[in-house]
Amino acid sequence: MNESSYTPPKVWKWEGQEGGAFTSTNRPIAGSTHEKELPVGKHPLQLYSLGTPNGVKVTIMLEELLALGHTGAEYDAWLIKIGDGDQFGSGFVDVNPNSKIPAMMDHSTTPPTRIFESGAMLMYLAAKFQALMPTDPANRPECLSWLFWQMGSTPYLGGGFGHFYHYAPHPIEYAIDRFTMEVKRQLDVLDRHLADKRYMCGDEYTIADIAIWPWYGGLLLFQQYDAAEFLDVETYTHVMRWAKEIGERDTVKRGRMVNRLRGELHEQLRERHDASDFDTKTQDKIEAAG
Ligand SMILES: N[C@@H](CCC(=O)N[C@@H](CS)C(=O)NCC(=O)O)C(=O)O
Repeated sequence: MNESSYTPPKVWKWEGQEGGAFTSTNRPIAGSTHEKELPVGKHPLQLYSLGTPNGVKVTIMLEELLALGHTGAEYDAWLIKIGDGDQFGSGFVDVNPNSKIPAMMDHSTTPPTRIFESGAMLMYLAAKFQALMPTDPANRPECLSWLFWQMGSTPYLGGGFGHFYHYAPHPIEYAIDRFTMEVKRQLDVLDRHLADKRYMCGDEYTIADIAIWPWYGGLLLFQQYDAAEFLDVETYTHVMRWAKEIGERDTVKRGRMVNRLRGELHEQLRERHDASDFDTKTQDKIEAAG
């Protein structure tokens, strides 16, 4: 289809339109497509996720909480393969009616609590463990402002720029220009903000960093969308400094491994049920054991 010759019909109908890399999973309707119970492991927190930036926010948070000594943050992380449509199973939809990873159940409450939307999970966990969120009423709004900045801004990065630059079946100059403009503006917002701050909310590492890093750190450090050169990411020197510092944290390195299906096998811990799994159950070891 030549986009310049396309006239939208009066009423759009779903006729199996090309959705690029997501053709097999994209649907214009909500709800489940099949019956499937979710597994429940031994820990209070049950995470149903995948190692994408939205999933990694939560696994980093949980690893940070455990490193701070909050044993109640022990968790089982179950793999949800969104390419296979696992997010449309009935059990998953019961936890997240929006059918997107990550989704979480807290079985330490009666009745168990469901939480969906990664930002809500970070806030829930920060409140539950009284950690990684400023308690000072002067700093708390700043932390929440940046957390919500991430939740509101990143769809332009992922669904806009990433989709049209990396995933779309053919390049559309108008769409790439529009979203590149916005992503570069967002990087400049971060760069100016971080020019005189170690972390997003000053000297304290908080859920604002945990929310923003997997997306914007990933863009700068890990060739997300193969776009580092195109976006000239090296010019955002303050974001780069912040991204590198956070990327060095052991908790962040562990969080990035959980529910991961791509990259080096020794960095993929497809399911996590115990802290020792990082040493014994990475994909290289599982495959070597046959
Ligand atoms: N705002 C949501 C976004 C979640 C989201 O977009 N998840 C994607 C993966 S990163 C997903 O599950 N996509 C599957 C689908 O759209 O069917 C959050 O932060 O939790």
